[in-house]
Amino acid sequence: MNAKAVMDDLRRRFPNEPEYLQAVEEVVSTIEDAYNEHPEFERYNLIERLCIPDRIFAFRVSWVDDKGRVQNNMGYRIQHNNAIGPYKGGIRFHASVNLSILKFLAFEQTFKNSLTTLAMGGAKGGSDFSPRGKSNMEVMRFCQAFIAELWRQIGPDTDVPAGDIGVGAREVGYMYGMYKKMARENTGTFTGKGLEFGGSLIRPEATGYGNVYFLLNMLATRGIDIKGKRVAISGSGNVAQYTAKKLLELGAKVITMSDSDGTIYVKDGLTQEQLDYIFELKNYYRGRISEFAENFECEYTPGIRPWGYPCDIAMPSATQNEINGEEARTLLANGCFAVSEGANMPSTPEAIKEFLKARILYAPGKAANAGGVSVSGLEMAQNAQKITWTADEVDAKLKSIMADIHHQCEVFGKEPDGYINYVKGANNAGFMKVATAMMAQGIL
Ligand code: NDP
Ligand code: 2IT
Repeated sequence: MNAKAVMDDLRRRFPNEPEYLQAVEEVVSTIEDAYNEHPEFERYNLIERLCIPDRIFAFRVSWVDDKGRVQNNMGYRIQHNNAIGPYKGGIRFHASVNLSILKFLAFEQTFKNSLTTLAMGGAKGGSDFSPRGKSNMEVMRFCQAFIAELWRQIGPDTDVPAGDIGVGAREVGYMYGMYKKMARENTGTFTGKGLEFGGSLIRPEATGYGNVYFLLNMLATRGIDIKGKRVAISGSGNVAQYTAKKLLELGAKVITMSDSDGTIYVKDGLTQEQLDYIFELKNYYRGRISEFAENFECEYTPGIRPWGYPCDIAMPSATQNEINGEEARTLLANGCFAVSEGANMPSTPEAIKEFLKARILYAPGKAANAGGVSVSGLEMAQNAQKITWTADEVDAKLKSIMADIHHQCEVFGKEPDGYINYVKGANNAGFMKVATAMMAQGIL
């Protein structure tokens, strides 16, 4: 394969999908050499079959709001690849959701899930519905209408959705309830469920904790202690909150958190009391991060991202393309030596180039945030056996999976000078497993 030719062709066919093209280009450009060592891949035109999703469902979701008005949203599910296991991936509810964003996420998920060592294919779904400002009843009616369309396409051994931006325990509960009513089965389609109906302990924590565990593995390669390090986190949702919680437990300083309106800065690091407040503010009151600043009289700047504040480590945990080239240069100029991505594709290609050029510890999301889907895989395993594991058991498995992913990155990404290129490592390790499985199963 010629990476440039592959990209030219995809650009011609999907000209209006910049995020999808961006995610594909990052992978294709880093696996080109390994791919070309296997002429049989090319004979099977593996690359094209890996880049283009198996199938896409798109549908209208009509629901009635609290004022009695009829609202219409778009709903989607992208089943990208199931070579190594059932389709698996989250559902995103956000006004920005479109086909390009979901295609990039489903593509990334395929490689991420491959890295987890568990048997899961890649998928993603969502809607341009925004839960922000909606009542519980509106969210419930929307979720039910969404699943009334989608339920036929998902199932415990075919496609297992979960949460993502705008989809947490509340939304998963409503969707799973409706799914059960339609499908008349109760074997665990959906992960991130409530603990009372098949959810796994540690699933809410898993993405944030997993990212910190991955970071610890990276720091260990340079003998760096996390204690006292200043960490800039973006976002204040599920991933950001549990990243902060684990960091505080380990004695690091969380100096920033944010939402789509602005950023708070706490120079000496959040206290446990302050973090507890954020959990309550975001999960219970569904408030804004600016309210934290009012309550604790700290610095809050509307309309900015956290990357201008001097930090040792950056953990972007909000959304895609939230660190651009200039912000990457600012981080580096301020002495940042590690970036571990909780979000999916938070760094632009230019930012990634800067991080790699500066030879810092840089972990792409598909490796660093794989803890979430890993514990989803463990939830599926518990549901299948109709048993539950303790929090300690799940946490221990999560730690070992993150260490394994780090090891795979090292094996596939170590450069001659000893630098671990985690982008190359994650992409090649993830790709090889999917490619081998696809070859064994023929042209489908
Ligand atoms: P949440 O909805 O819980 O939180 C998202 C956070 O990011 C909020 O603080 C939100 O602010 C902010 N945010 C979202 N979109 C934007 C935007 N366009 N610009 C600025 N800020 C934004 O989602 P999660 O914490 O679950 O997800 C965060 C990231 O982590 C996403 O990239 C997701 O794909 C990724 N991820 C999530 C996993 C999971 O298990 N949940 C697993 C692996 C990756 P606001 O409230 O103002 O919108
Ligand atoms: O991006 C992700 O890995 C997720 N949103 C979690 C997916 C899952 O199936 O748990």
